[in-house]
Amino acid sequence: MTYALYYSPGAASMAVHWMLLEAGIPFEARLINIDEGAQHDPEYRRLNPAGRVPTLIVDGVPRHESAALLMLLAERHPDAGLAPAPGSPDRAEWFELMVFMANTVLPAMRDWFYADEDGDPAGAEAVQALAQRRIEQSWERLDALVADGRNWLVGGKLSTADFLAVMLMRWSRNLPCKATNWPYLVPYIQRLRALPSFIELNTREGLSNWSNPAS
Ligand SMILES: N[C@@H](CCC(=O)N[C@@H](CS)C(=O)NCC(=O)O)C(=O)O
Repeated sequence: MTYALYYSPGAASMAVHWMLLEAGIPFEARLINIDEGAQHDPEYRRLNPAGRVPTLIVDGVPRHESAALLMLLAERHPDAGLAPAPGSPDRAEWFELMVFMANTVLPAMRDWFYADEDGDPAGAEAVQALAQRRIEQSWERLDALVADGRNWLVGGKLSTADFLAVMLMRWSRNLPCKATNWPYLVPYIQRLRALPSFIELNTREGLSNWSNPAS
């Protein structure tokens, strides 16, 4: 099994990058800096016609969509134990959470950050207002989930749902609806940020603006 990840620091590629590191899966990292417009490069567009990251080359074939890539990797690397096993009692909740984040939180984030590019700039403010409400409702839901004191979102252990959730929570760090405004999400985020794989991820992506305070 061979993998090459096209990523941009802090972008939707981050969850996939994190999973590859956590699971110890060998891969090649290829930088596509979206701040420099590298996603519009015709060579990259051949791999990803939408001009977005991530793209994961899986055995020579370009694959897209962060949530799908996480689920695919979990299926291809069951020994990594990063998803409840098929047929196990926690599998349904894992599907629910993965689809909730892909269906609801990711599009709301896209609307917030790209309101004036993806749509009419004149309507951007209204789009962002709705996105903000959806993001707030999402943090409300996840906060309620971890309010029972669980360490991880699902299955009593680290899973792809945590990679996706924490990536999304990180994106909210400068928004009016930052995830750290929700009380039960704070210890959850801190726990995830303390993982050696998250620290390694930040080092590799050159990110230093959302880590745990030094103890
Ligand atoms: N639903 C996609 C979203 C991908 C996406 O919107 N990526 C952003 C970065 S977070 C991107 O590539 N933006 C560059 C652009 O749209 O020009 C996924 O989860 O993979």
